Amino acid sequence: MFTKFALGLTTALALCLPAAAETLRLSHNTGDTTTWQQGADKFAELLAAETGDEYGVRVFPNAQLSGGDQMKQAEMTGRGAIDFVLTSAINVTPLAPEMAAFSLPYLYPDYEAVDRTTAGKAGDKMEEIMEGHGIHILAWGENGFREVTNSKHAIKAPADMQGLKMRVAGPMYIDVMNDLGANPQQMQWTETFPALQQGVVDGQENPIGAVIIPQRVYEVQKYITAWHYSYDPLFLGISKAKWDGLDDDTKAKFQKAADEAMQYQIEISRKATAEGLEFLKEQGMDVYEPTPEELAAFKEATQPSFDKWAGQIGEDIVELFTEEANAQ
Ligand code: X2X
Repeated sequence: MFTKFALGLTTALALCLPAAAETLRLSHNTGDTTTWQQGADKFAELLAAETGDEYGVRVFPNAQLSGGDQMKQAEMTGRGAIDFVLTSAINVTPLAPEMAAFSLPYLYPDYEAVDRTTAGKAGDKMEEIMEGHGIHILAWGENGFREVTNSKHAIKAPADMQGLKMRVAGPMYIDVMNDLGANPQQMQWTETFPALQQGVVDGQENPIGAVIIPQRVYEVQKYITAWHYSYDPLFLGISKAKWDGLDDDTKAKFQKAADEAMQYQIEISRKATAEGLEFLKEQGMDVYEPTPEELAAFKEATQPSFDKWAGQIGEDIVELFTEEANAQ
């Protein structure tokens, strides 16, 4: 009896030994081949190095920690059930509709405009809003400009979207697709590949370098149009409760690891995107790059969603974004 008790006690003590690294859980909602995963792995590697293995990060892809629900990860991080979330802005719009500001149709002319907002007052404002939902944003990464693919025909004008069954990730994209006359359906990303394969939906829209190529969307889609209709940033966030419990020295290490990891994640996503259309052609996709006039027609057709969502986001925030996006 005593021996048993003593043994139990020894085991319990061994489990509490101080040198044990703390393993934190990071959730993201794409597969393990994407630049999201590469950014998360880089963060894990850098954090371990910075903290001398005091902190480890275990990366969970495919929204496993939220039962496959990609929109739930942020909320779970906000209440401390998950330590880190790496997700894109559109995924948190049910929690914080203001985050849709990044993805308003045709807001950004180029990457420089994107970088001005994430590094500027617009980014600060979004960080403040997410803090209010229990998430401290450590750094911005990149999902990217979202391009449209489908299995039916080339898309060159809004009329080509008419009646296409489109899988979308979030609520704003439902409105945008409706503006274009498509037939949108909200669906988890993890369920999208089989849905495209089986023809449950005709098309989808996602960034080339971060998602379309690494998740092999070209295997189940014939046509892609690089219409750049909406930008989607990533952010690496930590539960505010966890963050507030760290000392300043540790916070600085977390910050450094996050900054470097997301910088790396942006670089590899942009590189893969720049080389992406050539690669997709080689895979047999029919690639279409619209003229400036054709892009203007998509922009005009999606203006109603822009206006509707600007109202929901708040005109002051939208102004912050448009000013920084268009500043030179
Ligand atoms: O679900 C998507 O389309 C994805 C992977 O891009 C997002 O998380 C928004």
